[in-house]
Amino acid sequence: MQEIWFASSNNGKINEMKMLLNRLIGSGALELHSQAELPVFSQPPENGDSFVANARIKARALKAVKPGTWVFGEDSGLAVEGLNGLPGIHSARYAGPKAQDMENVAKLLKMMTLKPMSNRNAAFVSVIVAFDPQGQEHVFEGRLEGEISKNARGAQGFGYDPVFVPPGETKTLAELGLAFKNKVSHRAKATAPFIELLEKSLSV
Ligand code: ITT
Repeated sequence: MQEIWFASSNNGKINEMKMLLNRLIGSGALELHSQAELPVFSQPPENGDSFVANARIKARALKAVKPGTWVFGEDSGLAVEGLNGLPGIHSARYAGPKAQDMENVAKLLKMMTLKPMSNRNAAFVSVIVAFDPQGQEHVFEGRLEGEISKNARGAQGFGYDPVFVPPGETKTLAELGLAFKNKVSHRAKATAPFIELLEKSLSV
C-alpha cells in the first residue's frame, strides 16, 4: 500500500480525484490522503504567475511535511476567450478573496453582459505537479474546451460547472454530472498520464 497526499482544500477536487484514482485505490495499491488530515499544515500563498507555478507551490509545501512519499498539487481554472483568458489563475477568488462558488459564477455572468459578447468560448485548464517518493517532479496538464451558458444550471460538481457547456452538449457540467465530467474533464485528462506513471511505479 502506497500513500499519496493531495495538497488541496477543495472538496470538489478531492472528490473527483478519488473517483479518477478509483481503480488504484479500490485495488488497495494506493491510499489517498489530503492536507486536511495534517493539523500542522498551513496552506502556502498561491502567488505564482501560472497554473504550473501555483500547482508546484502547493505540492512543494506538502512535500516538506510528507517527504519520501507521493505528493501532488493541482491548480486549475477557467479561461474565457471574450475576457482575454480571465478569470484564469484567479478563478477561485474572482469575486473576492473569500468568494463562494456562486459569487464567482455571478461575477462571470455579469462580466459577460458588460459588453456585447458573442464569443462565449472558454476552456477549463488543470495542471498537476507531483513529486515521487525520490523527490523527482512530474508535470501533467489537461484542457476541456466549451462555452459559457447564459445562466447557471444544475447542482452537481463545483466552481463554474453550472455555467460550462462542453462541446456537442446543451447541458452544463453541473447538469451532466460527475460520471460524465470525469470522462472528459481537464482534470481527468491531466490525471490519465499521472495514473499511468503511478501504475508503473507501483507495478500494478
Ligand atoms: P486548492 O488550491 O486548495 O486545491 P482551490 O479551489 O483554491 O483549491 P485553485 O486555486 O486551483 O483551487 O482554483 C481553482 C478554481 O477554478 C476553483 O475554485 C473553481 O472556481 C475553478 N475550477 C477549477 N476546476 C474546476 C472544475 O472542474 N469545475 C468548475 N470549476 C473549476
